[in-house]
Amino acid sequence: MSKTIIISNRLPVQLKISEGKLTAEPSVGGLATGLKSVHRDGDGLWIGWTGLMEEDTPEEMEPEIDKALAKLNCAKVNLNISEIEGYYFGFSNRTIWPLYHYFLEYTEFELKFWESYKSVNQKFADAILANANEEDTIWVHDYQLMLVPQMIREVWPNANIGFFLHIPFPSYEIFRTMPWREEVLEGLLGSDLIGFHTYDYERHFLSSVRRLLNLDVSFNDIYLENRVIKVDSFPMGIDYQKFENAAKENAANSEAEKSDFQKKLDEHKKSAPDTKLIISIDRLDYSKGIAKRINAFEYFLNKYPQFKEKVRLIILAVPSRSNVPQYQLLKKEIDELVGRINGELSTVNWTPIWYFYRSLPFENLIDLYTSSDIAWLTPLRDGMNLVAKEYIATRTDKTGVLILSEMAGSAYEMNEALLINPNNFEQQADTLKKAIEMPKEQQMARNMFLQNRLKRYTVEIWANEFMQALLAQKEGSLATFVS
Ligand code: ADQ
Repeated sequence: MSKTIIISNRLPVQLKISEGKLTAEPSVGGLATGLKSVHRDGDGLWIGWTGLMEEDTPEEMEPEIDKALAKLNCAKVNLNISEIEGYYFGFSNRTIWPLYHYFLEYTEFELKFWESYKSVNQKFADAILANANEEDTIWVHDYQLMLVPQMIREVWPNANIGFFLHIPFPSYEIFRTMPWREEVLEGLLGSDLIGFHTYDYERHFLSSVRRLLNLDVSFNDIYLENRVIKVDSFPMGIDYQKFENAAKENAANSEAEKSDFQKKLDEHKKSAPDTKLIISIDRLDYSKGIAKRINAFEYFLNKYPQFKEKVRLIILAVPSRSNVPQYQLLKKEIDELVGRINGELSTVNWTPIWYFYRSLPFENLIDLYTSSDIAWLTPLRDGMNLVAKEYIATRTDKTGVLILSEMAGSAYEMNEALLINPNNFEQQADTLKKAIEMPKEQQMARNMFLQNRLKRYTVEIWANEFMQALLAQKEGSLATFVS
């Protein structure tokens, strides 16, 4: 019987070894939830890295790890420190990530990173070849594994392979600067279906294929000698029900059931009932525009001083890729900016910015979403941005204002949000004022449209539509060449 094989850099399980004991827990991330229906018990397999370094994993524990993973329908790819340095922190996060997010000045073109990326991609491809067979349906995820489709195709010419990119695909003018641009495109073209979050990323990709490989491209089909590859957009949704239910449960909690975090937020609301709470939640990443957002907040308070002591900005930044120098510099910049602005503007009753540098448990994330008046998300580039969607799903009484960067993929589906250009401080100051003063009825009218759309196109539907398109593509492509 044919199976569905999912392959991504990280597995959807958290493995930990502590004092010689192994624990394995399914992770609760969006991708893991969304792919649940595809990665069903019994007929699916998920292949990826466990997050454990080979050097930290005692050899005698390998069989135990394999067994624990097998129970969750997962199989592992082992990586050592040097591979993680070259493939993950190197090529993936110092070359592709900045390049695809239009940060050319941060992009490093290092041959040794590229060599490591190739050999680790081969390791992932080998894991598929060892654990699957040619009749299976293979879905490869994201920018860390762009060479895998072609590596499989070379061994299994009839395999059914899909690829989805979770980050933007940049314009040809940016993409063409990469020394290994043709190899990356050829790697991706091992797929039958290539998916992006938005139509623009799809268009950029097709333009690069046409201009760099000189291939025959018609609408969103790429014609090879013996195959047709479909390129399409599949905007990723969220597990709407999960966020809505969590918000409802949260609202129904008695005082004793509330989290300490929620109690603190309630106390703050009681002590300053006219103060509006603005939240910003992201991984600490330069693409998310956090430093610019803080500068824009200062600009807003100077332009509209009547809002001093009447607003508070909560910045929640999840630590991320702290081995990469740009992320260390950004952390320092944000620490200093928050310190300076709070130092200059605070009063005995008011601290303008509350800054948390940590990952919060799901429950507290919901506390923040539901307690705030405004969510302010200003990525300079973002493949999609799920936080924007999660925020709207938790607003069960339909109040709340979303201010969202037009550079986020999610902006294409969220027209009723207040869309801004994150580089335009004047516009952002005016938009913050508008959000603070927006009548409840208008908030509710906007959120009703947003919620209806998000409810319809959930992450589960996203995954199923991709799979259906992949199966249809294989059949269609075969028919083209058989007839
Ligand atoms: P990310 O860049 O990680 O994802 P995003 O889509 O916003 O960005 O997802 C972040 C996730 O982390 C959300 O589910 C959010 O709830 C969670 N999160 C954020 N801050 C948190 C905190 N402090 N504590 C706990 N959880 C937190 C990449 C791309 C995106 C694309 C996704 C999915 O960069 O553009 O939307 O993949 O394809």
